Order: sequence, then C-alpha cells, then structure tokens
Amino acid sequence: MTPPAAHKTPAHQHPALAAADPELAALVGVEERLQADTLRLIPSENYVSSAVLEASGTVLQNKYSEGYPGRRYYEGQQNIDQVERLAVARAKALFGTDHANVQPYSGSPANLAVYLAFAEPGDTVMGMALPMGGHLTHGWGVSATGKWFRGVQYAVRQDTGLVDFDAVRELALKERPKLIFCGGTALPRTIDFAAFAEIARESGAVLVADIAHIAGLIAGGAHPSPVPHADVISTTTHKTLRGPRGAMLLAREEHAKAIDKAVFPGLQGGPHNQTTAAIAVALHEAAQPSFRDYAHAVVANAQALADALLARGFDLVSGGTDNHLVLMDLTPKDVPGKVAAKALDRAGIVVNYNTVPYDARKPFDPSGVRIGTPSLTSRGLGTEHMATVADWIDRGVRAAGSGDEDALQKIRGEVAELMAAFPAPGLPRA
Ligand code: DSN
Repeated sequence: MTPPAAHKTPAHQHPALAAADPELAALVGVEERLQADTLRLIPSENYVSSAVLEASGTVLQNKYSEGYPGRRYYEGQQNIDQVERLAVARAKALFGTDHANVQPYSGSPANLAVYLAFAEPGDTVMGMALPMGGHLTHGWGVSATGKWFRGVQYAVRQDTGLVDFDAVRELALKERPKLIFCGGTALPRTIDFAAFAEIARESGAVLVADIAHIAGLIAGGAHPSPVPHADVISTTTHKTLRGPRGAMLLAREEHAKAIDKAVFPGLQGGPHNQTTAAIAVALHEAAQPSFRDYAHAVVANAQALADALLARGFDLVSGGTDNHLVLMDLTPKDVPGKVAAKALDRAGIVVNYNTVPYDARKPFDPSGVRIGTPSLTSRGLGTEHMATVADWIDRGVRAAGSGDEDALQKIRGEVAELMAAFPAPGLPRA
C-alpha cells in the first residue's frame, strides 16, 4: 500500500504564519500533532497529499470568478478558466460522465443546488432517513431541505440492516417524489444504483446518487458506479476521494444547464479557485493505478477490521461491510455510543458516535459508533494491523464501561507508537 508522499519539510512548516499570528500557528501545530499521533477512524475524513495541500494554499484564492470558464462576470480569468476546465475534464474522465460542475462549496450546498435545479418549494422529495444512515440534506426535518420541501423517508430493514426495495418502491409510487436520493453517511453496504433507478423511472422521479462517502472507492473500482443509472451524482471531494474540502455535481448532458444555473447564480457566488485547483490535483491522483490499490485496500482493511471486531463479540449493523465503513451497535456491550466515542478519543482513537437503525436512544446520545478505514489506509496500515486496531477498540470500549482511565492512556501510548511509523503529508514526525 502506498501512502501519499510524506511532506518533505519537517517540524515548522508555517514560518510566515508563526511570525504573523503565533497564537493561531500554535493551534495549527497542535492539530498537526493530534493528526500525527492518533488513529483517525472517522470514515468521512482522510489525509490529502502534499500536492493537494499545496494547491489549496495558492494565490488562486485571490481571484473572484463568478460564472463559468469563458462566461465570467470578472476579467483576468485567462488562467483561472484553464484551472477550472482542467478540473472539469478530469472529473468527467475519471467518472465517465457527460457533465461536471466543480464549484459547489461542499456537499450540503451541492445537494441544495440539486433541489433548486429540479424541484419547487413544497414538492415531495425522498431519501433515506437520517437515523437509518441517510444525510440531513436528503429531506430530513431539521435541514432546510426538510423545511422547504416535503421529505418522505425510507428505512433499512430491522432484521438485515439492508434497504428494503419493495418498501422503497411502494413509498415512491404512493408519494411520487420529484427527487429520490440514494446514498448516505452510515451505510456499510454496496448501494444498488440499478434498483433505485428502476424505482425512480417507475415513479417519475429524478434519481440523485449521493456518493460523497464512496466517490474514491468508485473512482478506484472498489464500488460499482452510479453513472449508468443516476440522473445526477453529488459528491464531496474530501472523503475517500482524498481531495480538498469541496464538492462536485456530475450529470448527463440533458441536465447540465439546470445544474450549472442552480449552482451559479442560483445558490453560490464566486467559486473557490484554490479548491478547484486542489480538486484537479486530487482527480489526477485518483486516476493513477496506485489509487486503485488504495481504494481496494480501504475496503480490505474495513473488512478485516469488521471480522476482527465480530470475533471480539461486537454487533455490526448489517453484519459487516462492503465498503470503507463499519457501524457498531454497542447495545450488547452496555456502553452508550457517546461514552465509548469520548473514551476512545482519550485513547487516541478518533471516531464518532452515531445512531444505529431503530436506535432506542436519542441522536445526541445514541447506541452506535461509526468507524472507517480511509485515513489509516492513507497512512499505509494494512490488513495485518486490523487485529491490533480491533483490540484497541475492544479494550477502549471496556475501559469506557469501567471508567478505567489508565487503560485508555496505555492504549493512547500504543497508538502513538504505531502511528509514528506511518507518517502522513504535512504532519510532524515523532
Ligand atoms: N460529512 C458527513 C459525514 O461525516 O458522513 C456528514 O455530513
């Protein structure tokens, strides 16, 4: 497994920042240390390459560029147009789509642009319920998408943790939504885009595949692509795709104009050109053969980790994983997800507490913990390390239950020792 090339400059990498604003520079330094020393298991996070980091911090950020290449509202875009065209061309080539818009600021604005393109306020939209693994912007009540639109939500089956397509079809045919979202934030299994497309066709809906979590797996051939099936594809660029914090909308040619108009001028102002550049770099990296290795290694690590957790008596939603993500239901361990997550954080293992399907507890104090392997795979950990990771989680959860702080500190030391052998870009060495 090849991690992204480690940053050449050791220790003090921000001399200008340190001179101008030591207080802020110190905070950045602490974050660098934290990211270096801990085992980061949040499945939506990653480590970008040095090239992506550098592109994100360029003078491209000084430019205003409202509009699109060749059609801007500001002069001086000769060069910026080339940057955006490069990013668009690379996105289209990598995912095999007719059209790409690389301007959305992040995943939520990208999804909101889809609403603006295809629906009117008050229209019915359909997505997976948030506590089942969906996303806020798929019509969940507390989000603008659930307040301004009428969200109807589908679930996973309680016995299998898998989507029940008969129930999805029944709901779609009854509600006739304008949009159907598939994808989400806590889905450990392969998304059957073809099955969703058939239901969208039957019910007259636009199918939106939100691939934010799995875009890198799709690019690397480790998850099937939604391209032949979905009308629109929405993705962030910073999760498994390992780019800067940003987003893209991919679509068939017939939807290109509607998407572009919705992003600008419908929703946003000037694109963040430094992010566009970094997206271009990440897309170039994701087109390399080594990225295919990375994507498959992410899945192999997640499956090895799931197996090791099952062997230690953990209850995993859907019984395991097909992708980068594992959702643990800690109910049988008698430790609430939040208590476990906070204890693991003290042990140097960064996770997030999460609802599990049909959770008896509240969203702010749920039963689950969500983990994933994109970051540890970027640092070069392989399947041979997953038993150790599972062991730390097991010991950490037990220590959370018994309030054993010494045990957590002992794990923290072991984690830091292993991670020191696996450097990542931009991070200080031990
Ligand atoms: N960023 C998403 C995630 O952590 O899955 C939530 O919006």
